[in-house]
Amino acid sequence: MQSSKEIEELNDLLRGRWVSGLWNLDHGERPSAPKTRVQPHLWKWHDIYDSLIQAKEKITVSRGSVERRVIRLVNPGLSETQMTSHTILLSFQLIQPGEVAPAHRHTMSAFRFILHGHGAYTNVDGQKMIMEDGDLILTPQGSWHEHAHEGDENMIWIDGLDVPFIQALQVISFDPYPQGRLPVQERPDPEMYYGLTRPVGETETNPPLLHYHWRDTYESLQQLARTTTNPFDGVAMEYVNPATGGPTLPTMSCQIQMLRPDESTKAHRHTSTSIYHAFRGSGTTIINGEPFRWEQGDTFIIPLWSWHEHTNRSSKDEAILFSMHDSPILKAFGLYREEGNEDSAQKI
Ligand code: 1HN
Repeated sequence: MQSSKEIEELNDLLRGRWVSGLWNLDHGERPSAPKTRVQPHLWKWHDIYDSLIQAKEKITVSRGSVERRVIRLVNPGLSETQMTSHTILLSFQLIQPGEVAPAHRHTMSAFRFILHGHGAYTNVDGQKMIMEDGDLILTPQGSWHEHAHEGDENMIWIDGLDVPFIQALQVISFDPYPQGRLPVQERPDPEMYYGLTRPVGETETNPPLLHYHWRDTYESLQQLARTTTNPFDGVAMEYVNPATGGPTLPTMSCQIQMLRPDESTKAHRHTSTSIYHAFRGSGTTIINGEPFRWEQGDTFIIPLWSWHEHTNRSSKDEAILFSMHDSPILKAFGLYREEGNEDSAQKI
């Protein structure tokens, strides 16, 4: 066994050569199970809403200055990076009647889940999509996007982006739209390219399907609720990219799930991280033994490899959770793992 003085001398020598011995590895860097700095946390709707309203009084959206009135969710375990998880940044955005959030594009992918208001639209590469509560709208990486509000009440939505993941790959790039407004292109509704028929000469990947209407999503949820339910997620569906049959975006999967009155799911855990938004109803989610009580509008995060189970606290109303997951990244590299406890469902 060498003396620590000898090892220190060797370390000093190696440091000067820009190399390092593996004997310096801290055992904490070799955990026997996945370990994350992301902490379970719940953000109350009142805090988010009040923050947006206060920001509305003080922050003006204008080109070249503050281009988006956005409040981000900061995970208590990630206060230096100000991110929501190590892969996803989740924020809430408010736009007032008459405002335009100017067009730009970036290497991050984004989705928006609409919460409140009428009359705003987002334009993605010329596709004008009018936002309605419960709609999901995608902004794939590199697409030009602008938001504008032609209605008469505040409009609020969730923005989910893969910012920390794209940052880790060090490929963030961002361009403002050169000048003026992003033109709207008059085109047939992309939905007609994704059904059982499509115009001759067209391909299924052009134009991309970016808008998932709540009326369709809710109808599918209700149909699924009549037939089957997943033991761990209840009545749960993933938003699919019809061009690939795969997840919503290459880095993020969006899901919608219904917990029927009094329904409880069984506990499971996986190597992906999940963020949930309570779109309707109220319930309790137990994360690694700790109960998190949520009401409509609240958002909570389940860190990777944490046991979790959900319960609808109402015996008469359904609860609906919108959720986003980094599972496509884990799956792409063979790192997705899941464990379930079939016996765990317990009434709380
Ligand atoms: C962004 O471009 C939008 O386009 C919203 O509305 C939130 C958070 C971080 C980085 C870019 C938007 C964002 C964002």
